[in-house]
Amino acid sequence: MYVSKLYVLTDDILTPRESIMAQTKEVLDAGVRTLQLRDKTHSNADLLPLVKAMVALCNVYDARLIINDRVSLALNANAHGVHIGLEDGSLEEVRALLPDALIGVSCYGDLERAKKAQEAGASYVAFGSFFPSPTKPHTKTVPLDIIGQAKATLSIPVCVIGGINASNIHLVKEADMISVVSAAYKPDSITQNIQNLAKGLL
Ligand code: TZP
Ligand code: MG
Repeated sequence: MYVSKLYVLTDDILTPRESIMAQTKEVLDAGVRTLQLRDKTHSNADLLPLVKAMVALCNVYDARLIINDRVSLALNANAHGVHIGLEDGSLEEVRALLPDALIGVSCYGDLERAKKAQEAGASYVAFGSFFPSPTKPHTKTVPLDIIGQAKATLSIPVCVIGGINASNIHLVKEADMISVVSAAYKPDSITQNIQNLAKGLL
């Protein structure tokens, strides 16, 4: 059941096009029900067929696929949600375009931003990086106690991200959603990686 907190994000290097569908299936088979397509390389047109296939696969598992940054791609592929950061446009506009979607908002270490995002219709807010991230090496780290503060202040789910792995996941287990990239897709078996992460939440 702890595996349901995990939120697994794809990566331009760790989940290449030739294996991303098989990797997605393995993540779903391991019990994860929230996934994100995070692609910083390809065009929306290029990604559309892939995203449609990933959405269809997630639907089979009653899982949800959230698209990083790309609101129009999420709309065109009928994805379950979108995740936006500071540079990805206004939350109000995104909510108007996708009234029923899950909308996640990056809040870094900023609780005020999270409160405003909740008021403006965010479905969840994400904080991080909590630890140095192999995937996004230059992000600032934020203190762990923001998780408790956010949980006490907000009513929507609190998501954490950044350098989370099987050895440190116990430190963020209070969060509602726990995002990982490298700890899920690092070499070795994805199934084993997910099981190791879930064990840290026991
Ligand atoms: N935002 C902050 S850290 C990060 C993003 C998208 C990447 C997280 O990847 P990893 O490999 O789990 O540290
Ligand atoms: Mg972004």
